[in-house]
Amino acid sequence: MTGKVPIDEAYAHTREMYQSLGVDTDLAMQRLASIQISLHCWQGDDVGGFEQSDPSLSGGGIQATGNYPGKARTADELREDLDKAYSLIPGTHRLNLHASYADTGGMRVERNSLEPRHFSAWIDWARANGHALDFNHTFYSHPLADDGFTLSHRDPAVRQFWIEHGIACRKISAAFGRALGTPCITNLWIPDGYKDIPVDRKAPRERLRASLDEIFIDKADPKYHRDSVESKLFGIGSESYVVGSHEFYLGYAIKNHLILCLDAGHYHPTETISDKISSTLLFVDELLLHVSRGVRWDSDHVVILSDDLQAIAQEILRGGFVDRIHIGLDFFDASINRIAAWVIGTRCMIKALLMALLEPIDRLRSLENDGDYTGRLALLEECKTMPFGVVWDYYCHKQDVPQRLTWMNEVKQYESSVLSKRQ
Ligand code: RNT
Ligand code: ZN
Repeated sequence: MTGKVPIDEAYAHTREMYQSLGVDTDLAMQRLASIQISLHCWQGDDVGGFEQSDPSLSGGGIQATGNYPGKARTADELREDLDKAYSLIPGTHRLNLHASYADTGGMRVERNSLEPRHFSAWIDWARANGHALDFNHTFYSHPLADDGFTLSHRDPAVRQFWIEHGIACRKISAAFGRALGTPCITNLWIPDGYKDIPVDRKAPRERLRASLDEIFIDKADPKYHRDSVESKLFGIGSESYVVGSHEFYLGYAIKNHLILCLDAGHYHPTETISDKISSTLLFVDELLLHVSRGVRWDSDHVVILSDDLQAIAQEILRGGFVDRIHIGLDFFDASINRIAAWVIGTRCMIKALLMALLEPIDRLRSLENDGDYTGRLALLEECKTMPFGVVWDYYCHKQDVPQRLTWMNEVKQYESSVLSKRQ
């Protein structure tokens, strides 16, 4: 029900309204159901992972703030929380794992010795629940990353350790892809950089390039495994210089035929990744998006239905890029219910995609091609007051997930029956 009007009736009326604009709402929902979002495991435990290493080594400028009760303490708890989150999100989606989430039954395995078997519980869970897996190397929260450098470290022994980690992760990724029958995207991000002004900006970048060349030396089978690289403008502790800058990885990805990862929180505050999509896709085959929300110095607030998010979704759809863009989420907030954070962020991403799918794009395009910019602006603004919410509710109803805010009842229930018992 939407108020007193049954949902089917409200939808039928709304469908006609969209038809008059030349938009097929049924087709939009059908297309939406085929787009998978990769949920990031690290929202569930504040990017902690399960290595039980020294918690002071959070490192890499990755810092979750807040201490909302009930965070997942084990891989089993994290999977349980993820199951809850997925049950409140329409569609079938992927899981994005980090290497530090290996499920080794308490055994300490060094990062350069990780193997697919250390993730077998994740593979079993993914298979049983129909989630494809994506993966990330973990180049932070580790004694050998404690001084802020990894793959570009001036000590060859430290670089070697991280190169071995890079190679190990690519094998795990290929094993995920083979086990689940869908390519695993493995993303590489390193924290390397200087707090204060360096005098040599060149040498660390040369070392990073050489390390990456070693990690990526074996050409992987793209049916099972694909590599992406992620840049950053600055981080906490690397305010003055980041080795893996945007230009560095844009160049590296083009030259080496890798996927380029664009993180929405990794650019200047007024710079948006939406405008980078159509440019970069002229020169790289595929993109990975880390959909996030930057707020001042933090790059990882929970995704909301902002103009920026809508612009990202519009670019994916308007450009016809659905098959070339992998949508991942990247945020972590420890000050609110962590499952709600996943659900809010993911539902917002899906809402933004639905909104973009409901655009009268052919009409907008012909107005633009006719030079009728007045008509283009008028129609764009008209779209904003179309009854999008009815289509969204109907989509949730058809996908058998709670409509509107009723999903929060389930989160509250789960909080009192499960989360509150974790001390
Ligand atoms: C860090 C990067 C990176 C991380 C994850 C946890 O600034 O955005 O993607 O958020 O590896
Ligand atoms: Zn990111």
